[in-house]
Amino acid sequence: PCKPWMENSLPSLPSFPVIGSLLSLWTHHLPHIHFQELQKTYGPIYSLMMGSHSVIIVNDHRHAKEVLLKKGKTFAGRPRTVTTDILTRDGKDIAFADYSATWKFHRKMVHAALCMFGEGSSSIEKIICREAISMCKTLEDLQSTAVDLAPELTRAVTNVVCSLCFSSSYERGDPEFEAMLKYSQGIVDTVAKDSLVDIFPWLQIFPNEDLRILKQCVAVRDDLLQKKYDEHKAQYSKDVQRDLLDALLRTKRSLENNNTMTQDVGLTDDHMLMTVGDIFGAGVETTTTVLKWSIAYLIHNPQVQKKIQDELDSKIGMERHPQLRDRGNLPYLEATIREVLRIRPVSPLLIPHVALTNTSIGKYMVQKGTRVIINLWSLHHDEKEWKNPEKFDPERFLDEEGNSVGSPSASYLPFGAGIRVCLGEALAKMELFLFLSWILQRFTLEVPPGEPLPDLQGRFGVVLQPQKYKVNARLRAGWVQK
Ligand code: HEM
Ligand code: PLO
Repeated sequence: PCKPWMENSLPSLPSFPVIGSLLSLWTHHLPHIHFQELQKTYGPIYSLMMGSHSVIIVNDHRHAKEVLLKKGKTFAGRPRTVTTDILTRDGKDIAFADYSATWKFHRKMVHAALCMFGEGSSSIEKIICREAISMCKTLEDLQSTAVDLAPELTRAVTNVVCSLCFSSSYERGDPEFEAMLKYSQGIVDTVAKDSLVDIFPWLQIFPNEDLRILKQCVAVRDDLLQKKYDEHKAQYSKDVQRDLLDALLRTKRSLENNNTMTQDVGLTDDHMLMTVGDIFGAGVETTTTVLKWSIAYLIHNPQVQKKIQDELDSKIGMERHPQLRDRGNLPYLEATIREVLRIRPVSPLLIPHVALTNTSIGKYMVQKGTRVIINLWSLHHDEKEWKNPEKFDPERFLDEEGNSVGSPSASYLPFGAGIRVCLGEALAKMELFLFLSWILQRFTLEVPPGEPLPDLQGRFGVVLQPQKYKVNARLRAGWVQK
């Protein structure tokens, strides 16, 4: 249907019946990089066929903002795919649920609960600081040995969301935590791949093996969620609200008492489980991934690390711990976090959007049901917007006096935008700030002797994670005697 010479129709990759655009997409690049490369031939916005689905790839911020903000509601749909249906019991969650009254209701409910524990009160800060203390203690014990910090970072971040969702946390070596690490990696590696499998033949080598792994991991996760759910139901009291799950249960009970049909708004047990599953899963995998990227880049750029430490020394010193209210006072650290989110976006293709009606993007007509992939990678590496985009340079986000600049480019959307914008942005930013400031106040992170520098390429999955690497955390001079 889309022919390149037709006026107002999108440039499109050559397409053949049945296999879609498969032949022109044979590549060994990561998908977001390949889609960025294709701009050279097709321009910033083009269409292609993934099997039988028509997909539009958007690589520039003007069209991206039209989709996410100006026409946000029109593009608020989500596609159904085999793997996300397995993960979310056919879209009964938030992130992979199509636009519906149920999706809206669950988003609102979670948003309200997060606000309640969040910025207003100090309880999230207390939880994060408790985990930061424990993490720093472990780092001290492991000092000067080459370690993979990932399990410790994950445990700290997991305990924050675990406290928020379930009022529980994990000790080091807890078998339930080890099981969680394993199933979550299995899910990250396999979920949402199928929407790309149609077009990336090399991903199709083991699709059935992937599905088997995914189902097995989801079963382990579901047991864990069910256990927490049953415990909370048994202990439920309308007078105490300890966590997110209590808040969800309370909403469910009060609607049931008002005789509102809970099926109408989707407050079935499945919906409740899938919603906490989303928050728990997103809460763990995203923030941990950003911490891993941050440390990888700090090891590559010791001068950046030194500048953050100088800033911490002069604004906070060593007599007290960093707190959330220091955030406005540490612009270099903030700029570093923003630069990490630019150079290695957690979700480089966001989650696919779907047009709910016939509509348009720019001068191009778009049919109802078309999938739209926003290539955030292209936005964050656009040479017209960012000088030397592959260079890690926190100073892009600072003015000449070293103060934060609002936004150096409009081509920056690490959390997405519009009605599908990330629900956890505020929480993630608090965690990133506190964990990194606590670590860097006490430790200098280095590559251990004889070990290679961390690989900065990333591996393909629903979140863009770095490859495993080892670090040496050395206690800074001022802390040795303490
Ligand atoms: C969605 C980024 C942390 C919960 C998203 C999206 C992005 C994103 C790009 C997709 C937007 C779209 O499809 O248009 C990030 C980044 C994070 C982070 C960079 C960390 C630095 C979190 C955390 C939570 C969370 C900690 C949970 C508390 C969600 C949910 C959605 C979402 C539920 C789906 C929203 C919807 O479809 O309506 N996030 N996220 N995220 N995020 Fe995050
Ligand atoms: C991570 C693995 C978990 O076991 C399940 C899970 C739930 C929600 C997903 C998350 C995974 C990956 C990151 C996602 C999140 C919802 C929103 C977030 C996709 C698959 C982002 C960055 O968009």
